[in-house]
Amino acid sequence: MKLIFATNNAHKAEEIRSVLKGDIQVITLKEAGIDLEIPEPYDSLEENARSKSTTIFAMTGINCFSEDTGLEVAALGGEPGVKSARYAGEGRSFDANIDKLLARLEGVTDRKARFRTVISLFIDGRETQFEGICEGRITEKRKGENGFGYDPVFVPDGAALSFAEMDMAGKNKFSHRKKATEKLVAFLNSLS
Ligand code: ITT
Repeated sequence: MKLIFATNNAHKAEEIRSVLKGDIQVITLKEAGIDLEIPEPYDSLEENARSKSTTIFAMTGINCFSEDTGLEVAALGGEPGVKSARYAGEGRSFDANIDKLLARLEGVTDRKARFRTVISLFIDGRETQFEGICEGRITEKRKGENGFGYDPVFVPDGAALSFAEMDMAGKNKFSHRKKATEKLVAFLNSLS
């Protein structure tokens, strides 16, 4: 089966490919020759994920999926949440986003946070969504060089290392994205 993954984020594509095996061939927007920043105008991960998959399906007519992910910090009322990519502004800088997050949490003892991924699959004209959650906490400072986004300041529950101190296999033991992707795979397998 061939699916377009409606993303411009190469890290996401790498992580999802590490979970998908054999039969499911994933093509990113870049690989499909589509140069488009898909708008994410909504207040929920669910609506933004749907917007990305339906936009690309309408353009290509090819079955596709997208995902929207947010970091939800309890002490900040769920922020940055749906605004995770642009938390510190339109520059979408991972570094500036982390700086803002650590500044907001200065002196705050409740560091509880979670990543939430919503995958929107658009297949044969019908949409289905899959959710993956990883609970954890925000560190006081950056640790590690791997991964992307907020990985240097997020330690999942049950781990001593931040996501950025783990390799792909390590992150996949806890990852929100892996959990959502496994549900996607199970659904696709149930179709065939
Ligand atoms: P798309 O093209 O798929 O929309 P994006 O980077 O804009 O890519 P999102 O809208 O889902 O993706 O933005 C979520 C942001 O949250 C992303 O830019 C990262 O900063 C952060 N993020 C998402 N998944 C993450 C992960 O696994 N680890 C760390 N940070 C993550």
